[in-house]
Amino acid sequence: MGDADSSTDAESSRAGSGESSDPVSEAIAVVARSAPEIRGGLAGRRRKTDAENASGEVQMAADVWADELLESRLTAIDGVGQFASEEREDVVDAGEGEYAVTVDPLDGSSNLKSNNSMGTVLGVYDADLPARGRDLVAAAYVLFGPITTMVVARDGEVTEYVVESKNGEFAERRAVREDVTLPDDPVVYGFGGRVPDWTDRFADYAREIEDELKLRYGGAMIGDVNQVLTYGGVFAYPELDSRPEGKLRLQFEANPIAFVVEAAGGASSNGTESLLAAEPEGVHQRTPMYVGNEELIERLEAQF
Ligand code: FDP
Ligand code: ZN
Repeated sequence: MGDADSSTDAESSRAGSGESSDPVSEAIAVVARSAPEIRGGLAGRRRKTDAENASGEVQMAADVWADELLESRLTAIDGVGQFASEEREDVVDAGEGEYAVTVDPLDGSSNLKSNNSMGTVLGVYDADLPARGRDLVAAAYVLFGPITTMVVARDGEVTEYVVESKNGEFAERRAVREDVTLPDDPVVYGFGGRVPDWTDRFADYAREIEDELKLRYGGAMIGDVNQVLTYGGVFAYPELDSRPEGKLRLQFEANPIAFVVEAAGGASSNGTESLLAAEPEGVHQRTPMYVGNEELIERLEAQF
């Protein structure tokens, strides 16, 4: 992994300036370019709407707005044939094009109220939706923390960028960590769901992990996963007694994040196999999700 502060000799590019020509690069650039704008629009959109998304969750004004912004820009890319979002029921037909693009426009948007971190997740699949994680050709996420960063996985490499808006005119994406890999010695864990709702086998696993690692949990998958990518460890939104399928969505959340974590040398699981190997059944299907250092994921699968 490169040094997080060695940005001087790192690649610098104008996000979405049109210099990237293939559809996959374009999709990544569109999300990067939109990130400062999405961030800038959050302050006035912290209220709930009366609408629910396809998963039955009440939408925030910011969820709807970010979804519409990304839909119009991503469907305009030549080569993108399908667009799907956690915030809309149906897959949008974007015309001719071999790639299907998925977004979770604002992951962790319930953190808007308490002003904690959240993010945007992108998946680019070379297959019609719903698709397997193995059909991803790239995945990326934006993290709206104290600074805006973007992590991109493509061709087996993971890069972390800082995204900044210069004079409010264009967004600049500057690589700050190249060849990102999970540190060998894991440090942190973050597990979602109410503890009394955890299944016995997950609770047993959690007890062991609690003895070894320290808790870092902020309630937005992106923020919690980024801790694992930075320090090593394990993030889970597990199977629950009340909901064996967990909470997170395979197409929009679990697959893209598994793709990033595996490209960074980590592992992913749905409890039995890599998330990337799971056969999809529906666009909004949920899945238990476990990602992190390989040894920690292997132990989980062995105990399940
Ligand atoms: P949110 O509902 O705020 O959008 O995307 C779902 C998600 O956040 C994840 O980011 C997060 O890990 C999880 O749900 C947290 O859910 P609960 O607080 O309902 O357990
Ligand atoms: Zn989400």
